[in-house]
Amino acid sequence: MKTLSYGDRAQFARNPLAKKIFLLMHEKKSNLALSADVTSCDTLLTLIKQCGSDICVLKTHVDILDDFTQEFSETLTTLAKQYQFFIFEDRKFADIGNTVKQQYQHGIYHIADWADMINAHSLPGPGIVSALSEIGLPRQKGLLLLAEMSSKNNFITTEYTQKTIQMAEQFPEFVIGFIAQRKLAFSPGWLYLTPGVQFSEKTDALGQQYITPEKALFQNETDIIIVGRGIIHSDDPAASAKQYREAGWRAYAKRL
Ligand code: 5BU
Repeated sequence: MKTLSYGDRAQFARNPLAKKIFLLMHEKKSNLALSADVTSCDTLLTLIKQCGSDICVLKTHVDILDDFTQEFSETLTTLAKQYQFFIFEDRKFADIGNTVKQQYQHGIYHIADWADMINAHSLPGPGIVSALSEIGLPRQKGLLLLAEMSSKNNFITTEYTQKTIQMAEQFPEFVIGFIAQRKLAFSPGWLYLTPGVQFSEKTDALGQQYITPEKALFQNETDIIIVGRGIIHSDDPAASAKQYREAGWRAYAKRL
């Protein structure tokens, strides 16, 4: 059975950001997210200049930057507009509602000011989503729930994944999709973002497990591949980003 294109799926998304992501992917012909796991702002800026035109999403771990400033987050949003990508802060919120609400807005990072999307563990139950949505929804942000992880021997069970999907269904305006290794439900409005992607299916020394772009996007039918070290540790990040972008688009196009 043929699948709908990203462009066609925009109409099924209930959240305005999700619609924009589907349309950007369709227009830019990119389903690549760069996981910019570097520890200095300058290195991150260099990576954006090298890879920005090839990605639909920039994924950050802002708490690993040694020299983060408020001005840097403003630069990030300017570059996101210039190069046309969305910013995903991989914060993995996991606490009670009252706490995550403050973590989302306050502290050093003020994540709600600059990140288009964030993610959260479903473990604490629906209160975590209600709380984050109070901050994010009026600002047209989106939330991804962690339905699966790429790490070896993680404790997520099939039942946990199913319950995560049921929880997402209670918040169709704010939850835009899942972090997952495979497509999990029929609804074409959800986005599936897959970390643990490289051209060779290996593991790292600390339990990360990789699948190929082809496996994620074609066999497992997810939507966006998240690539970190496959690009940022290569000799030529710009060239590697292009290779992942092309492989990602080819694998998606085969599904249509
Ligand atoms: P890598 O260098 O491509 O292995 O980086 C993967 C990134 O995705 C890294 O930032 C992780 O924190 C993130 N990640 C992951 O690898 N696996 C998961 O299940 C989740 C996030 Br959720």
